[in-house]
Amino acid sequence: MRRRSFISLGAAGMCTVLAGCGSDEQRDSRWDVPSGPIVLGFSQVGSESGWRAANTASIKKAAERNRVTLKFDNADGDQKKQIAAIQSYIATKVNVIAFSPVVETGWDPVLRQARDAGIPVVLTDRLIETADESLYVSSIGAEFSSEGNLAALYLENDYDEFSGHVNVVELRGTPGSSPTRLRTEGFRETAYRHGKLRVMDSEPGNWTVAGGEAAMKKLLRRVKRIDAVFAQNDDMGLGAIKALQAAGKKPGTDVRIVTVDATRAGLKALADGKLNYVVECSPEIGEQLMTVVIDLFFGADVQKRVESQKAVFDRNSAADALPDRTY
Ligand code: GYE
Repeated sequence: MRRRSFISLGAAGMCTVLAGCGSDEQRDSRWDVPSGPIVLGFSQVGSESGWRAANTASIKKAAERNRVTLKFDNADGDQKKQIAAIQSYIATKVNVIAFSPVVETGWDPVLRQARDAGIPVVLTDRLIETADESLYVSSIGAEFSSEGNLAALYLENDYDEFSGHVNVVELRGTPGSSPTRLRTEGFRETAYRHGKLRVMDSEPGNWTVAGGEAAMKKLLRRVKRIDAVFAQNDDMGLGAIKALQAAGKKPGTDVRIVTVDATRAGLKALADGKLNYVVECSPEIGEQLMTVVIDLFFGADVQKRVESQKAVFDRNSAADALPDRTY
């Protein structure tokens, strides 16, 4: 990844661009070059999970390191609050807007307002459904459907010696969000390919530990035999562990569990044998965001899609990763 130095305002008011930035002809002429430090307005989904906390920390740390002035708003999971925050950034004429959309739909009107105001918009983490892809200049994040594919693949492989069907229940994230939809689709696409895994039932756990625990308790009452759990994030998987233990079952052994995120808490549970696999979805996309933000005004072409890193952890690799884990 290209590192960008910070942009300083020289004595004459000219923008002194330090080494590593692009030249005029590479610059995207659609956007006015800031006369001082870039001002970024960011609308965050909320603070629902360990992953989200790490994502917020990554964005704030990267803004500071890159001398980008960050205006930050936490929407507490409310789309109306996100739209209001974006409108306030438009009104205060920030240089660029970025946000992680809490749900996929309903963004076109406010993004058209940003475009009419000449302010570029970057999507981070999650995606939107729109007929007009020009409403945002770039999206940065993970491929959620492949995370679902990997979760099913690793769970399926764990049952190689098992001749029958594996009864799986699913703990889903918040309805309407792109990770919920795409992880659900990805898991089923792989599970149905061989037919060993059978998704018997699912329940929203809304990304939280408490939500995962409550959802797991409902599923334990509803589903006669549960062999495995697909929790769409670590926190809901940690909640499932509590519910299974309360029901007298040994998580990771009596019932196998695969999750997504790879937070420190998730990897700790994996290393302790209470989870079986964890698919990584890195929240640390702050530096990638700042690179896009700076390239918009001072760099070369901005990629429409910037992918974040992905890996799959098992018990041994989790133990190896924990000492140096940054989130
Ligand atoms: O998996 C979950 C967070 O949007 C990928 O949201 C993110 C998801 C993540 O609450 O922990």
